[in-house]
Amino acid sequence: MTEELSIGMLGYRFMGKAHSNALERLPMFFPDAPAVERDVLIGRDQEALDDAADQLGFARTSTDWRAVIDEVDVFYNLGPNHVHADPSVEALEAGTSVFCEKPLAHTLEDATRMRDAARQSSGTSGVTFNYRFIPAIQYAKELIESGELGDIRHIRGVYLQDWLADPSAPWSWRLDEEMAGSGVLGDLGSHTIDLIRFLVGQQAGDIERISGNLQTFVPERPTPDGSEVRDVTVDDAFTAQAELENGATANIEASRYATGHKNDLSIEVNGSNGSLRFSLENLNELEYKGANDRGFQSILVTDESDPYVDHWWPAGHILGWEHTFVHTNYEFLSAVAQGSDHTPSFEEGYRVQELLDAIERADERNEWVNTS
Ligand code: SOE
Repeated sequence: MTEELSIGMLGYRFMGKAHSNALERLPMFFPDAPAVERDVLIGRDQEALDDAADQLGFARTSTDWRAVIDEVDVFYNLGPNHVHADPSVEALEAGTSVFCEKPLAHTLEDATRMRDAARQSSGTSGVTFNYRFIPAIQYAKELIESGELGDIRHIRGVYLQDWLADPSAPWSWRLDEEMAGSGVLGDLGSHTIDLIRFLVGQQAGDIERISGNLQTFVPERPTPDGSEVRDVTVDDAFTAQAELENGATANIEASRYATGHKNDLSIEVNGSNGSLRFSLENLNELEYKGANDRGFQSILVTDESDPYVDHWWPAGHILGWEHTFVHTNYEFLSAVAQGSDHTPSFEEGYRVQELLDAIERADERNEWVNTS
């Protein structure tokens, strides 16, 4: 009987449900995944915590992360960005592995502490950049790294939502610089920047210099209970241009005001011999134009030979958003069980944080910033 990995999870709302659902699916669809025990759910409101522990399948609860982080094998940090550093650093110092939601932290200073703690720890670190683990994205990476697209010339990463387009949409921690660090830049831009590096890093190198333009459209919003109005102190939308080591250009954009777009992450890569396009709203498909194709063809990336698909259903029985969390949990927990590194680790999470910080500095200075 392999040793069960005990899990402590801080946070039990949206991401708590996404990751708990993933843990529930693993034994049935990934029988070679390490066995896990959902041991302790961590939060502040005991009544809400009790209800969530029942719903998400945790054995017990705690309102004090310090009391439990050395009692578990793996600590999931799904809290607001400003809560990422202290519990993760103390868990890693105790030898506990840490899986932390993106962005790594709300400041580059905190991200540095987390990176350094991971370097010193016997535990495994991971950042939940779940979109790397979509079969179509993995296939795109294979095509790029095989040289099929030729030399990489352009990459476009755009992540559009519209949940703030209504000015009466309530204030939340994501709109506060003290708690979030940045707005859509860190929330959605971190995914896009990570994917750009994941897809073309080997062929085009890293981002060498970058610009930034951050905008806030609605400066204050009502609190959820309507009792007061609070300032919005982060960006609602951003654009950035970048140059990669091989001279490729990148255009990066994200917004929470893109009316009509719900969760629309799209990536396009243009090479000297071919191009590919991906949209999260059609996450099973990859549009590809190879050297001998007249135009783009749509490939349904659901063959059993495609990454992860053989764990699920026959070809054509498409996957969804939640499967990306099952895949990333499978890879991370397998690394923990083997005592090996996971990618993306806190090292990659730190590099993304450096680029987020560079975009903010470029915006403040109204000039491009070197990032190498
Ligand atoms: C923001 O609305 C959000 O929930 C992000 O925080 C997630 O990382 C993204 O996957 C979906 O949108």
